[in-house]
Amino acid sequence: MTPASTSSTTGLSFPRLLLTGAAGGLGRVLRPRLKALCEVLRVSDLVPMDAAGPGEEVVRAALQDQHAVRSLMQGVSAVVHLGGISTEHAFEEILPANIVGTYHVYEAAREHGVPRIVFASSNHVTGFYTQRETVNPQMPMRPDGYYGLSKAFGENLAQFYFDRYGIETVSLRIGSSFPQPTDRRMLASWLSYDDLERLVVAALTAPVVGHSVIYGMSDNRLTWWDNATSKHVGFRALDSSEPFRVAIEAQQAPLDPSQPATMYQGGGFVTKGPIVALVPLVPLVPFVPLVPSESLLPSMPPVSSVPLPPGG
Ligand code: NAI
Ligand code: 15L
Repeated sequence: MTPASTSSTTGLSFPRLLLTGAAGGLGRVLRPRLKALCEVLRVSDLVPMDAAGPGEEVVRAALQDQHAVRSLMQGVSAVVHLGGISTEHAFEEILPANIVGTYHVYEAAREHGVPRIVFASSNHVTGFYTQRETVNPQMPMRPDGYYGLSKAFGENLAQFYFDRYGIETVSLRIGSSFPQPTDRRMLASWLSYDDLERLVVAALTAPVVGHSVIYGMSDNRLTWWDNATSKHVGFRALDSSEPFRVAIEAQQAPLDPSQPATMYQGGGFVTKGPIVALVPLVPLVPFVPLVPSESLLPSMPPVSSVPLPPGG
């Protein structure tokens, strides 16, 4: 996408950017940083936000209110969509904010001819991969809860709106974006605020993205994610969790590797519900019945209840 004009201070200027979720942790970080990229920044949230500064418009709206989201999109050149429930909750709570709400954002973008959306997805789209695996955006999703499922829906929505309507999206599978990493898991998943800004700016300004998916992580020494297929987005992380390692390891005892929250990338999110099958910590191979005789099929248990053979 081509920004409409350039400014001498930032080199970039979108006529009007929309930031949803502006009252949240990342919304408050990005609000002043995105203002530098646009002539008008429209910020929105369900809850009250700071008053409008110069070149800002503040609009309270519930994402599940289609009429309100349609109005939000008027005159917008690109969207950074952060709004929604950001942790695991009951499906009934996730549904209006994250699933219906994200649908409203894409529908309104289509109606108003908005060409690009940066979608705050999450690492919890693949939270049920183990911490011993390296995951890339082309691997199947393995959401670790209803929250992760809602982000998986959002990514699929983004792909659909690109394939059908040509609206471009970069889906950011954000790791853990906080002022600093605070536990051992975050040594792998941390995304600094400055790297978050670099990621969002790259996602807004890369020339051609179609629907691209990229993990949002700093240049951490330990990583579970491989962004090699997303180089065209042009994101380069400059921070790292490494300077925090000594302090974190001194504060937090080594974790028990047999515990689900340590075993899986989603950490504590995977323990928000029952876990019926702990996957073995070896590469998985597809299960193939040893005797594929049709005469056996009626008496075979459903595939989902067939136990994995030892080691595979
Ligand atoms: P947050 O929970 O602090 O902010 C989310 C904002 O969305 C809140 O201000 C909330 O009022 C608003 N919101 C919730 N339901 C809404 C609704 N129905 N209508 C309108 N607004 C609504 O979350 P945070 O940390 O700022 O994250 C921003 C986005 O990035 C979220 O979509 C989150 O899922 C995603 N993300 C964040 C990560 C992180 O490490 N902070 C990691 C992975 C993804
Ligand atoms: C997320 O998706 C959440 O929004 C954030 O609050 C963190 O829990 C983060 O994932 C994480 O995995 O650390």
